Amino acid sequence: KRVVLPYEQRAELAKNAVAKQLFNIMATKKTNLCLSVDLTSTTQILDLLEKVGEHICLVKTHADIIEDFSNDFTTRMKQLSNRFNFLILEDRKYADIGHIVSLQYLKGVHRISQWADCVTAHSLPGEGILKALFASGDNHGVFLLAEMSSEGNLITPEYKLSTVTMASKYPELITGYVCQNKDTFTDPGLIQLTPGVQLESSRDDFGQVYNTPEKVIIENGGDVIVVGRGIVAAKSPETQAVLYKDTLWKCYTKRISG
Ligand code: S5P
Repeated sequence: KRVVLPYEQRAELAKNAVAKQLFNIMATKKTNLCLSVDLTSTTQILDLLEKVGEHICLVKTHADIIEDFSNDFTTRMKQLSNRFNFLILEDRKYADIGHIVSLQYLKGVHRISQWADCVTAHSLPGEGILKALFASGDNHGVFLLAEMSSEGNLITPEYKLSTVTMASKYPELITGYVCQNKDTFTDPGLIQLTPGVQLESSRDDFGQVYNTPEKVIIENGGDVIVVGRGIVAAKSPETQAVLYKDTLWKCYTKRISG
């Protein structure tokens, strides 16, 4: 079963270069924390990454919410990612025809392909979206949305199954799935990225549902855990990042020791 194999062994089984790298980073730094740095100013983002970079394996961005986005910002973020050894995931959630997605990935003000190690995409438009992303770069990766954390989302079990079947044709491209449950896929070389996590179960005012680290990692098979407001909205994000890192890692070690 994939969930009980340690990350260093799963790195060997990964067919996507980014998945292999991410498994190795987690094993080396002993952290499976992905910080969702959902802030709107580049200084805020860079300051926070400077403080928490050593505690994370991955940073997840939403480039389109940043008010002063620039090439200089992505250059600096890349420098931090090299200094602290974490990867960058742009959570663009592509959902258009392949031709447009390719342009959205390569062009526009954000030029995502130039700085993001991996991106998120919906399977909704069909295989063309994967074909286009595959053709638009190398040494990059895609986390495909197979489930969502928000209540009332329209993803069905059939949609999830077809998503995984579709992705299986692009093993070199797929880093893993954004999902909530371990039954979503079986390949141990792929990564389960799980958002909707806080230390206490709760929800926000717009349908987001939060589960605890124990639930998402031990019960539900989460490999890389996405935390946004649990850290960025805390009084001391740095202290909170350490707390999340330790809690999440403890759950992972408990899971692999059976
Ligand atoms: O199902 C999902 C998928 C994603 S990628 N639910 C999510 O919440 N996300 C993202 O995770 C969302 O876009 C946001 O950036 C982050 C959750 O942030 P938080 O502040 O609620 O922890």
